Amino acid sequence: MKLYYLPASCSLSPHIVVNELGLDVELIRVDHTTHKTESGLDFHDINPHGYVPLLELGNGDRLREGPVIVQYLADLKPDAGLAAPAGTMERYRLQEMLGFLSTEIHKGFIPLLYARLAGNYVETARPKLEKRYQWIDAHLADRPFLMGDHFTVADAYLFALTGWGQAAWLKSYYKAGIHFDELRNLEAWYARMRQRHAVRRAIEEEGLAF
Ligand SMILES: N[C@@H](CCC(=O)N[C@@H](CS)C(=O)NCC(=O)O)C(=O)O
Repeated sequence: MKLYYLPASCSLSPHIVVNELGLDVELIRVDHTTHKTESGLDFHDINPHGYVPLLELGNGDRLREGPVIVQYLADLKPDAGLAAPAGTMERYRLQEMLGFLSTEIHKGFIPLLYARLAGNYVETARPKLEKRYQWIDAHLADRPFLMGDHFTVADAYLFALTGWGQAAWLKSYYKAGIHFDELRNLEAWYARMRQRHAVRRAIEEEGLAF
């Protein structure tokens, strides 16, 4: 399999999941500005939408959309417990969380990441995103991970996104004017994530300052 990624972007989420599961996946870096791969391929020929992550399967099938890719990966090794079994209420809870992260957090960051272009809209978008993070902080008050007592693909996704508000450890792009200083549960969760071997390795493999 091949995982197309942009360093420090949302593709860090499936990258972490690949490492957690110890899967044999080739990492293919896409250039942020030219949208070319290192071997010179135009990424738009691979994903017409032009965005990462994209997972290419052994048979050539291409899977898009981060929340789907991480579930596909988790289902390759169900015993690892990174996603509850399909059809269970726990799986729907996981999908509920992934949907929330995708639409409220991931896309909630966009105006902050492009603050100059977004102009005044930032003043609407920032408090909304802060409110969503306050909910996550409260949610983490009595559980070590987003879905309960063990790590799931939802934690990998939230980790990738939350990095955008932690500009200090990111080298280059993806810096949002948002800080989580008052969110103690989130802060503790983030510190725990950074200790995980799979996370550290993904950060190192993407060449991020850590
Ligand atoms: N709906 C997609 C969105 C992915 C997305 O926003 N990817 C960004 C990085 S976080 C990207 O590749 N941006 C570059 C571009 O759109 O040209 C998903 O959830 O997988």
